[in-house]
Amino acid sequence: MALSLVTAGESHGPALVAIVTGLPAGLVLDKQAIDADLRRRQQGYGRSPRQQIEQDEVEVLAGLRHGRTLGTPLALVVRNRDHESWKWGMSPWLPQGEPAGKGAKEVTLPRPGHADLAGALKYGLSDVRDALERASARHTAVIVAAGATAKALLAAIGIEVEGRVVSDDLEQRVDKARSDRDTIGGLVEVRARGVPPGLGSYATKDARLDARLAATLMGTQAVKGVEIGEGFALAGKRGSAAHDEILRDEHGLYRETNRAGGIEGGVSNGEEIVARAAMKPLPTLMRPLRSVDLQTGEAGAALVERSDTAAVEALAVVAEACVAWELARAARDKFGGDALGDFVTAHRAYVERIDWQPRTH
Ligand code: EPS
Repeated sequence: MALSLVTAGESHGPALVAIVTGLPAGLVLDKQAIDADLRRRQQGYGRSPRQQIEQDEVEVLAGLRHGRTLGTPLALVVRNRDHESWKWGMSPWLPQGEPAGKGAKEVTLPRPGHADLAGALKYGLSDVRDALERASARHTAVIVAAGATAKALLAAIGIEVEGRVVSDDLEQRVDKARSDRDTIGGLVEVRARGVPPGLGSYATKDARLDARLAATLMGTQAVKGVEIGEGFALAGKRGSAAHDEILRDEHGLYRETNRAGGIEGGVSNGEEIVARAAMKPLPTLMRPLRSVDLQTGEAGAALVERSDTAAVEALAVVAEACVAWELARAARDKFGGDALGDFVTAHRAYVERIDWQPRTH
């Protein structure tokens, strides 16, 4: 069964929700491991005070019994503690009583760089909050929870995924930006080890592993660029210096370089998968940019509200979850199986047929 994910939830609504289908039965999930990833995502230099309010942890409502998946839809929930302050403003039902707390006043000054203006126009909204709540990167909490289940599945076939920040001097840049009441972005990288050749396919555009990775990373809030392997730098190289020669020793085929980032023709080639994402500076500025009030048509300053100065370290964790999710999806497509054992056996038979084992070099 194909792996699928659907999420719901607003930044200051009651909770974020994910429904995962297609995990095989018998996969052991560890609440502590999922919560550890949720905590990693909340940490990082430059986050907003919101992260002191939230203590993200996963709740499972369905699909799991005694820590093992049942092969049925898995329902994950991450509650928003901050909802307490937004009870009236973000009430799912028509609120009773006088407006109180946060979110009671309409937002009419869209922030350049956020989904505010496009969302308000597209959906015909008078309160920009109706757009920004779902567009918020708060959503990434439940993506990380779903990604943690994908990492558990990948571990069963020896695949490890790890995200990290690539940008240097992040703390200094954050301090400087914060004192200027500005924001910053940065670069993150995800590496996946133990991925066998043959995940993804050149048969159709949307089956290409690089296309799937690009879509999931680009689909993450604030990401404006994605590259696989040497990506953009390859455009300036000659072919002889851009590709990874195929060599052979007593352990089998191998490459001395990995400029392709482990993917050729949209298919994993057995080398480490390397994907990078570029994050733009966050659009909520304490010294706001110019905007226009959508109700009065008057010029004004964009919405200012509590926000992060930087969320690059959080993106490294989110990108790791996204890459893990897409690799797990491609592995499910290739190895199938209703029971975890079927999936693992199919993987083993395949790597034996192609005589492949992961290398460290
Ligand atoms: C976000 C704005 C901020 C961030 C939020 C993403 O939210 P708030 O206005 O409540 O402080 O903190 O990220 C999270 C809450 C999170 O958990 O990552 C935005 O506009 O995208």
